[in-house]
Amino acid sequence: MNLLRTLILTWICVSMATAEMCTDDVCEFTLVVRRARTMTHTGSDGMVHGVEILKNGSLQNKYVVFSGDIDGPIVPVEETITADGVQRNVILLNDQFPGPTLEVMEGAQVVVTVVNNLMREATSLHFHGMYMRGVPYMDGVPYVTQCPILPMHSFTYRFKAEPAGTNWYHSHLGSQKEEGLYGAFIVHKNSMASTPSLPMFLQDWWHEDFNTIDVDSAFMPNKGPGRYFDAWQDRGFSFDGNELSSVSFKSALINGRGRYNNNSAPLTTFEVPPGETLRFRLIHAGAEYTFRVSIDAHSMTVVANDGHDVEPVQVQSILVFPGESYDFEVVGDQPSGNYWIRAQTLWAGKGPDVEPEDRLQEVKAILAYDNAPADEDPMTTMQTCTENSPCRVLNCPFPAFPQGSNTECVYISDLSSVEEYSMPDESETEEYFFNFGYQIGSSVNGRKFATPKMPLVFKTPYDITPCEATCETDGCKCTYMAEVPLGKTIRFVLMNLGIGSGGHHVIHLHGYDFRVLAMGFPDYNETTGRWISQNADIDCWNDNKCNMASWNGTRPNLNFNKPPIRDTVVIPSRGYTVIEFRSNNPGFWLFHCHQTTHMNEGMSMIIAEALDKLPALPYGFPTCGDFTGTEKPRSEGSDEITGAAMGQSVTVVELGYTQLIIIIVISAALSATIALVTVGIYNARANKNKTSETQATPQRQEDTVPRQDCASSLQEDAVEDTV
Ligand SMILES: *[C@@H]1O[C@H](CO)[C@@H](O)[C@H](O)[C@H]1NC(C)=O
Ligand SMILES: *[C@@H]1O[C@H](CO)[C@@H](O)[C@H](O)[C@H]1NC(C)=O
Ligand SMILES: *[C@@H]1O[C@H](CO)[C@@H](O)[C@H](O)[C@H]1NC(C)=O
Ligand SMILES: *[C@@H]1O[C@H](CO)[C@@H](O)[C@H](O)[C@H]1NC(C)=O
Ligand SMILES: [Cu+2]
Repeated sequence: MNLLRTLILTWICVSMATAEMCTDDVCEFTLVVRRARTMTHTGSDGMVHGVEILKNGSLQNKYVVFSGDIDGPIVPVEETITADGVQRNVILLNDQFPGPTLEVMEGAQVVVTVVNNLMREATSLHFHGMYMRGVPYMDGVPYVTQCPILPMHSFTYRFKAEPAGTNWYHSHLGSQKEEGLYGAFIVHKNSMASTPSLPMFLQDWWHEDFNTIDVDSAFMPNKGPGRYFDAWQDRGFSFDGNELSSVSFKSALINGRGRYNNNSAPLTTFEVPPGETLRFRLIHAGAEYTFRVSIDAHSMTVVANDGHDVEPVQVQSILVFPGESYDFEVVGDQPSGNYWIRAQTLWAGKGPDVEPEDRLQEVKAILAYDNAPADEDPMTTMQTCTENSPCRVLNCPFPAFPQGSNTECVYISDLSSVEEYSMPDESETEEYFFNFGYQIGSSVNGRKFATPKMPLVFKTPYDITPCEATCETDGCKCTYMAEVPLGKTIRFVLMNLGIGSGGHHVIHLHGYDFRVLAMGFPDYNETTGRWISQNADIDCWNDNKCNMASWNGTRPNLNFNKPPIRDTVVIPSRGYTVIEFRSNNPGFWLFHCHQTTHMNEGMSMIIAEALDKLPALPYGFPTCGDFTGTEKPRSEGSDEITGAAMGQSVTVVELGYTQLIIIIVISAALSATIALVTVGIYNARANKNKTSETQATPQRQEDTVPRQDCASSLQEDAVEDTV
């Protein structure tokens, strides 16, 4: 009844992200996925009305009548998903955009039930940053680790919360993340922090579903209706001569809010008590554009990257690529007031030779001191970088900023982890070279990823497109899998070289985090910062595609002294990044660019680890795949079931009548006992959860659903009565 009630109520209320904290050993959450429309409001009559933004920022209902629109009441901002003030579709999780922040303790058993109410779309949930050790089939990658969750179906993810830090969850199907299917997943190390976690999600935003944009690529097999892909010369480039995205920029959001065309749409406000320190958890959940994030008059102290603590570094801004996260602290030590938080793209103009254009691609939020006047736009300006006090920028994907910009780079490879690393035994180290680029459209080593039909976790026979030997020279579309052994040091040299280079890529490895041992950049013009020739540390053997590379003579020095730990990292255009990890997690791990158009076009592959040690699937794990009806029918009395589902043959032993009766009686008795015991355990645990949750959380999930401000008591009663 509760579920049905939740389902019905989800249609009539919306809200901004709330936190659901759990300090227990077992943490259960339910996430209900559904679509809604921005810039609408559901009135007490249960009807959905459009809303309009007034000049003063208030939202006004618009009622449609025969003679046209008439003005309705002013509605609270919290009851409308405004996004950038333009009406479009959006995906909500438990009625929130972004989804709720889930907070658990390290090592907790996490149980997340995803209820798919999308009606005509499948879905999935990936917990970005989680190891999923022992449960690779809980990684949430459709057709790799599971079948997508069908409409009106649910799937329960069960896994251990490790490692600690800032993590997040998002759909891994199509471009649902880009429509809002994401949220923060915070794993606390020792104790629940006394100060609130402040996720700061960045997201680029368009005025239609991203998949209508995405299917328009010339490299996609099915070109769609969109006309968003710009001709190469018209695309936005940064000063270093690298393309930003093939899709033109429209607008962007911070925690689900932004402005389009200078409208007065509400923005996200973060409150800082004067003198206090706030810890932000900055996560790029968007699709395409890298953002440079800064706060007027405040510097940022970066304390973690991708959830892993680093020796603190003070900077004036951070470059954040899709899929990356940074924890940073800000001290409220400035005169009381409101200050702009800015996220700007690297746009410098059109074309690789950059024809400068006066155009700012920016989204803002507000840092408000407690006692400052509310609802007032800040009047602050961006900090200026001078010769005497240059600005420091974390995570440059290029060698340097142009001369005279008084801006210095702090590279990711400059960060120091707080955790020691011991230099690996080179004889136990396996080295692999992967080239990410556009030689045949977005691909890895000349291979565009072909999605398997049956999830790989079902094991052999795989329903995949194998890669032929000619892929390296001719290019192809296939299910690229690199097998790695268990218990070795695995070193990847991630390259962005040859004719396929031209943009920076941000690469995410599932199931792991890794050390970043080195980064190589191209030669560049010190005046302009533009690239001149690709890095010379790697030899492509005169192959302009550079798919069979090796070190050019000796390997450059790698940093084994507390190298930073990440799960997502940038490969500089015309350069490389070296990462390393110890293989200890059998499974099929997706390894891909986190820029959506690149990934969806095929810049993806599988790291297949220890295939002889894969854990067995849970009983009843859902299956999928093509059905043709032409399979050999099971012959009468046959005792063989083809074990496609479990990837191996299952033999049903024929039993005699008496044996069967005995088995049935015994199992009935057993299941009755089990049922009783289970009910007992469940009750005990439910009670335990109740008490501890109530203490720990001001707002439990059940409390957040029927909120006074969005569902009238009349409707609730009606629902109760019918159930
Ligand atoms: C904005 O203007 C409308 C109509 O003039 C008014 O009803 C509303 O109260 C105003 N909002 C604020 C925050 O002043
Ligand atoms: C945006 O609006 C503000 C306030 O109304 C105004 O000061 C500013 O000049 C406008 N900017 C642009 C680019 O139109
Ligand atoms: C660097 O760029 C400047 C300005 O375009 C140009 O004058 C100069 O010759 C370039 N230097 C090199 C080494 O290419
Ligand atoms: C290899 O290194 C040498 C010496 O630095 C350099 O001259 C050569 O151009 C490099 N080769 C490639 C393919 O970059
Ligand atoms: Cu990419």
